[in-house]
Amino acid sequence: MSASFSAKVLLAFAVVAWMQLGTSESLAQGTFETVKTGDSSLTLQRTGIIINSDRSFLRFQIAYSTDEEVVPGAFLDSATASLQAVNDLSAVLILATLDRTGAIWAPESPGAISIDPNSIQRSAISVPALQPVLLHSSAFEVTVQIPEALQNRELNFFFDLFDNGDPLRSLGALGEITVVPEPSVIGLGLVALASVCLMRACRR
Ligand SMILES: [Ca+2]
Repeated sequence: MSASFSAKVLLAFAVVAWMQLGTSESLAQGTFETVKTGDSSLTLQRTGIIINSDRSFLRFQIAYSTDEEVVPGAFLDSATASLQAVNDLSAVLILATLDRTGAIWAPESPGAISIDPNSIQRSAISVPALQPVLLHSSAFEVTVQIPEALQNRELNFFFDLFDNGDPLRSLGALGEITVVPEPSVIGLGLVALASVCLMRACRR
């Protein structure tokens, strides 16, 4: 196999890999753990997360379902995703709050670490099969860069459901949480590497 042909194969592979990385977000689905209003514990927790650098991102899937409607002045059920350093209550990052009105990304919270909501990559995904089936549902896959204050520390991920105590039920669901390299960095890196190989092969 010639060097030129190898480089072309590598370039094709890189482009396909890059395209798949870009589209995988809307397809990914896994097992979801749920919590619903009325449960004795309203918190879902994942432990042992460690992010080592700016090049590593946290990816997770969350879903929210409710029978509630938006009523002016009413305090709605909600679910909040957050990340907290182990044994350090001051190192907390509020990632998102979901309720019947939609999602708020990186809401301002006194004492919490602040990040730009636009830095949170999120895409709507198909709602997983959840029980009980409630009237209104939404689900997201989220990829977020972890601020320096939370890097190189053991982190806990929490998905907390707030129950307003009325009879209208709500449910929060947490899917897979993974640490991933930044998709665009990997894809661009592969394409750049393949392009360089191809150029060198062509010069021979
Ligand atoms: Ca309720």
